[in-house]
Amino acid sequence: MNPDNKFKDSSKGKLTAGAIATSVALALAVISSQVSAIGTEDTINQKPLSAEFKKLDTNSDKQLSQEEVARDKDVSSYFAEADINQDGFLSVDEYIDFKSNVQQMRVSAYIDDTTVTAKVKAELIKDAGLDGIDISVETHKGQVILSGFVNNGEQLLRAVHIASGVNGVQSVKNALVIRS
Ligand SMILES: [Ca+2]
Ligand SMILES: [Ca+2]
Repeated sequence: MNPDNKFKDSSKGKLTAGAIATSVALALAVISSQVSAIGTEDTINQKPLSAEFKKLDTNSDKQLSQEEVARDKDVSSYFAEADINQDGFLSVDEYIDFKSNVQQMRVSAYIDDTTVTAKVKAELIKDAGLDGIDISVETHKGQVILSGFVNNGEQLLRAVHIASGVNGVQSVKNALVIRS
């Protein structure tokens, strides 16, 4: 006659998203007033964004195409950045992560990125060794992506080197192609 006392083990399913909740809470307060109906699971802090996601997902396939996301300017302008696994669609997680980030740092980070892009472009144009070479510059959170065509490896290295030296640049990703 042993009475089973196994009710103490209830520490399952801890959510890691708690940290985001506080910082995004303010930004979401407005949206959440429109979205009070849904709430089956314990993802309280993600509720408003996942509801936004559902609204955008017009064909309900649980992912957002670039077309579907067009109504959301935050995301449509930075689709490639939000699409972490680069499959051309945004999953719920990708959407929510990106939106949370935007809401937290839209002002500071993206203005910085624009400035960095402009500075890198200016430096590249100034360089005599890269004269006449058209290099595209994109910056996402301090990571600069260089793309376009160069004539040889020397120009490629030079462009990467110049971009790396610009203030505010965290890293340089090379997507330049050597014209053959
Ligand atoms: Ca969809
Ligand atoms: Ca994706």
